Amino acid sequence: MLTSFKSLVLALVLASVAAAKVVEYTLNLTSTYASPDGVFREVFLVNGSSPGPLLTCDEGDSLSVMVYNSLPVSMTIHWHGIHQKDTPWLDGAAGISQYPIPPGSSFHYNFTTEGQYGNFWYHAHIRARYQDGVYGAIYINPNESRPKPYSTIVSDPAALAEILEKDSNPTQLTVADWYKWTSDAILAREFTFGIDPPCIQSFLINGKGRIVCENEDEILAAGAWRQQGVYAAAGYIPNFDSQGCTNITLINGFAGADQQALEAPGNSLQCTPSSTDREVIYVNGSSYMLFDLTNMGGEMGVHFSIDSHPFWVVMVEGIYVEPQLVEQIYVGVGHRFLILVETNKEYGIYGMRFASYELAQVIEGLAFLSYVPDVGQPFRPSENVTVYQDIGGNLVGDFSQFNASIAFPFDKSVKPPSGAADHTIHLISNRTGAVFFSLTEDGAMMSQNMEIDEPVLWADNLPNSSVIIDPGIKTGDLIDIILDNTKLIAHPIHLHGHNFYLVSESDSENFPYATVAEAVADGYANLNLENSVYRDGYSIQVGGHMVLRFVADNPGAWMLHCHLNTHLMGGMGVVIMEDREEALKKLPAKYKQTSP
Ligand SMILES: *[C@@H]1O[C@H](CO)[C@@H](O)[C@H](O)[C@H]1NC(C)=O
Ligand SMILES: *[C@@H]1O[C@H](CO)[C@@H](O)[C@H](O)[C@H]1NC(C)=O
Ligand SMILES: *[C@@H]1O[C@H](CO)[C@@H](O)[C@H](O)[C@H]1NC(C)=O
Ligand SMILES: *[C@@H]1O[C@H](CO)[C@@H](O)[C@H](O)[C@H]1NC(C)=O
Ligand SMILES: *[C@@H]1O[C@H](CO)[C@@H](O)[C@H](O)[C@H]1NC(C)=O
Ligand SMILES: *[C@@H]1O[C@H](CO)[C@@H](O)[C@H](O)[C@H]1NC(C)=O
Ligand SMILES: *[C@@H]1O[C@H](CO)[C@@H](O)[C@H](O)[C@H]1NC(C)=O
Ligand SMILES: *[C@@H]1O[C@H](CO)[C@@H](O)[C@H](O)[C@H]1NC(C)=O
Ligand SMILES: *[C@@H]1O[C@H](CO)[C@@H](O)[C@H](O)[C@H]1NC(C)=O
Ligand SMILES: *[C@@H]1O[C@H](CO)[C@@H](O)[C@H](O)[C@H]1NC(C)=O
Ligand SMILES: [Cu+2]
Repeated sequence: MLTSFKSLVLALVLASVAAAKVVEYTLNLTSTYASPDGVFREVFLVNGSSPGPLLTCDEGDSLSVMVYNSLPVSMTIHWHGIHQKDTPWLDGAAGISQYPIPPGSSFHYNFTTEGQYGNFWYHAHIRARYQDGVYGAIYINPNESRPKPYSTIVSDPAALAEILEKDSNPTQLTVADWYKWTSDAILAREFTFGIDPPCIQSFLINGKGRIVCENEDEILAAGAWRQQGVYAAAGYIPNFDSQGCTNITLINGFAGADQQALEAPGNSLQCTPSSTDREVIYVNGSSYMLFDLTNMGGEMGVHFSIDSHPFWVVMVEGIYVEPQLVEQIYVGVGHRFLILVETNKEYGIYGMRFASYELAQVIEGLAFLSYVPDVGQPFRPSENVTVYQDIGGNLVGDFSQFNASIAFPFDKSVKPPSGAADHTIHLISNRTGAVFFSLTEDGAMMSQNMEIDEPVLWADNLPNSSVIIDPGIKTGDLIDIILDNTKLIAHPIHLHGHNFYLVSESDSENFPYATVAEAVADGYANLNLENSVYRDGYSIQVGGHMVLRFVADNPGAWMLHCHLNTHLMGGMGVVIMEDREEALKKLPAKYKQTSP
């Protein structure tokens, strides 16, 4: 009796410490002509679809991903949010950590996910090419030992069990903006004509969407605020074209620009609606649904809501957070959330709305949440639903929006180290010309040529530019990055190689000190050293600041950049050299070839 009890305990122990596995995937990148929103163009696919396949593993596992580049252009794949601990040469940033993968070649990425769990994504990291369709989600099934917030929301054991099951395999919900042309064609026009292409053709939700031409009055009502004061010219009257796009000739710096030069949708071309299928997600009798929501787009941050369904935000970028019950959330480019929805509403069809919340364009993408099985293509949501937001993403009643500033980690042991930083890096986000952007104090821009030069991680001859930030960081140092924004545009900033603690932020003032230590000494009210947001991306507000704190525990060359493709291609990035000497001791020789 005793023996069998012992062996039972032993069996249980063995089961719960299942060894970390290597999970293998093969991804074949191909090109085709397709019309996901009703207009044919060249489209890039990952294993025949876009978004590509979901990559999953259990916490602690390694991912081994063989990438075949069968595209006509060179490629890399970045594993957005995954730290690439001890494998900085597999981060996938072209010209920073690797040579581009030429057409017809392959590249093997294998890396550990140890210490990380939850929602991530992968995407091309060369030029603006991910927006042609090279993206997909990664979900690392969180270990049972992680403190999870669900029991603070739901007490019924059956409901909890249902949610926990979904927590290991949530429903994918991706939004991506979609264009008339390939990104290379858009960039060529951007830099030929000196016009930042502000507008898109449609939104794809889980790869599906259509072109919708909204009513002019509705566009004006939903969007007028965007142009007031921003495109400020005396006597200026808000002005949108039939695709909800701002008349860019009125934007400071583009006066006299040939709006037709880009010939892109939204640039004064007449909107032509299409009728392709939109995504329908079925409730299938669930009491709760858990959505892994990611913005995989190239330019457009969105306001997201589900008609009649408030939801709990439970995870932000791979970290469980103190849950917030809200009707709407801002999802910036690259941002990821896990949202829990109680599906207890009336039998019917509800809209899942994704409205651009960028200045340039009033445009909405729509998908459906259906309690009705096999509805085919719904014409519109049911009559009786409560719609929370208009086509411009504005809340239409007294509803609440997710507050990213207070989405603190649920696990209270996740908090920033205190004390003075060993290195403080000061940066400024600025638009330095019609199509140029910078993150540096001296206005230096990250050159597109860096993507095809010898990778920064091991290059002997680095560009003499302040975009290469090398303050002599040693492993173990505490780093603060103070980023001030000019009064022009908000930017979704993303850091590679680390999560950062957001120890200070403001939407109205630049950081008024040279260091965090000075701010502490002065009792600065905006400091969050006890309870900090912990993410790999965050949007910096117009005229505001953010201060990012992290421990240098991952030697490498890590990008910090704006995730809007036109801004990054216009120069808005830097590379932080983190104990490169240490990283190079482990760099396998095969990566350091002299030409790809
Ligand atoms: C990738 O897809 C292309 C086009 O279908 C095919 O020719 C090629 O053999 C595939 N490569 C691999 C490794 O599967
Ligand atoms: C992707 O396609 C390859 C063949 O090119 C196949 O071996 C692999 O299993 C597919 N992977 C996924 C995740 O579908
Ligand atoms: C998962 O949790 C169990 C305890 O429930 C623990 O023994 C194990 O080490 C954890 N695994 C990982 C990869 O964290
Ligand atoms: C990656 O694969 C190589 C063999 O191809 C192996 O030596 C290495 O340990 C693997 N790295 C990781 C992080 O799994
Ligand atoms: C854009 O504004 C310019 C300058 O006011 C005007 O000439 C042009 O007609 C406008 N374009 C559209 C499409 O309204
Ligand atoms: C609902 O059921 C259908 C058919 O079985 C399935 O394809 C779909 O994935 C389910 N949806 C969700 C959100 O689980
Ligand atoms: C519409 O909502 C009202 C009030 O909630 C409800 O009484 C009615 O049954 C609903 N009608 C339909 C068709 O769902
Ligand atoms: C978010 O929370 C902070 C801290 O409580 C508060 O100052 C701010 O006004 C909130 N923002 C919004 C949009 O509610
Ligand atoms: C932003 O860029 C403009 C144009 O180059 C420049 O005049 C201005 O000084 C810059 N602002 C800051 C704060 O560096
Ligand atoms: C690097 O650039 C700075 C400023 O542009 C210049 O002063 C310095 O001499 C340059 N250094 C080298 C090694 O070329
Ligand atoms: Cu930007």
